Amino acid sequence: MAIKGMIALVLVAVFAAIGAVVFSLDSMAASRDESNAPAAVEPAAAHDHNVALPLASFAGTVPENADELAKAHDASDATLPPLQSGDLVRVQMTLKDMAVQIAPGVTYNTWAFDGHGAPGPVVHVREGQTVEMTLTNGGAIPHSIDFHAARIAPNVAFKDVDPGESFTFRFKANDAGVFMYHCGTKPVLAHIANGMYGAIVVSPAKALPKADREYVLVASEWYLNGDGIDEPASLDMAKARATAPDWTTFNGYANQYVTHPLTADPGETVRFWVVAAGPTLDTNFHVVGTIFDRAWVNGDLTQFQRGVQTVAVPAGGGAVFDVKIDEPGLYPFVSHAFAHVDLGQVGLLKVGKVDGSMSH
Ligand SMILES: [Cu+2]
Repeated sequence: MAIKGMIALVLVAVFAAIGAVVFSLDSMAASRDESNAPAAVEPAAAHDHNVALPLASFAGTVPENADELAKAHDASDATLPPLQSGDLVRVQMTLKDMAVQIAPGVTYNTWAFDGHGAPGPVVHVREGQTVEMTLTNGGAIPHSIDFHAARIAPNVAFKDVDPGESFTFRFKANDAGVFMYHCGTKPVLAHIANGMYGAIVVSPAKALPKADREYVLVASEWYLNGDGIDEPASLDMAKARATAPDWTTFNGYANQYVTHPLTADPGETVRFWVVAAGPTLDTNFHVVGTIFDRAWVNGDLTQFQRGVQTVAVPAGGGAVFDVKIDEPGLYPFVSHAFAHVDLGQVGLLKVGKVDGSMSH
């Protein structure tokens, strides 16, 4: 017990020395006083929870030619895909283990739902259509797919699919909105953190007000066990548990719409369908230089709010936003939790013919 206590004191001294004090000696003393348990046991247990911190960060670590690589990056097309006709919409995804770029020159070993990286493809259906989902597991371990748009027994439909196997299930998309889908195989934190997520848009049977452009943004964060520059990084589970991301992204790649802005013409209404995939972080969606004309908070398409500046999209949730911008310019869209802008969750909406770029 004495040795454990000494180790704990040394660790506290180390934390203090590097400026990462988890708790002070005073608060330790206070917690001892408040504890009814034998003093030597409880504080040691509390220390054990903290000895894994601090964690190495690779935030913002990119190769020297990052600007060049960012320009050369083929930005993920954020355009909402068209609807399909008919009562039944077949969706086929073949999961693949693959390394993809998540920031300029930074590669990560993902588990990719459809074999081209994260997020998976946007599924777009109309309210009342039936989705027939076939998941083929081309990876090394079991995976599954959980649609938040479905009302269905999850133990049946969202079951694990073994490597080399396929599984098909159907659900009727009776609830309009924008929903997350993700792998629900344990540990879910690891499967989502490795890129197993995407968005399904269920357009309402009764049309929303007209929009001229519609974009889908899936927000997520990445936890790296290395910088990903010379060799692909993999998941650092301790960082995922501590919510200490290295990168945060819209559509899987840091700052991609800063270099390759989304576009609109002056006076057009632009609609953003936003999902916060997490695995853990919310996204505080905001467009700099304007105010939401309509915000369907929490993806509830039966009512919208007007004149709203920022809306929290919870991890595992979605929301829809309309902006009508008359004045040409570069309008950043961000998670206004600015630590996440710093890590890459920012893009630009370029309205009209504007030269140059900006970061926010
Ligand atoms: Cu999975």
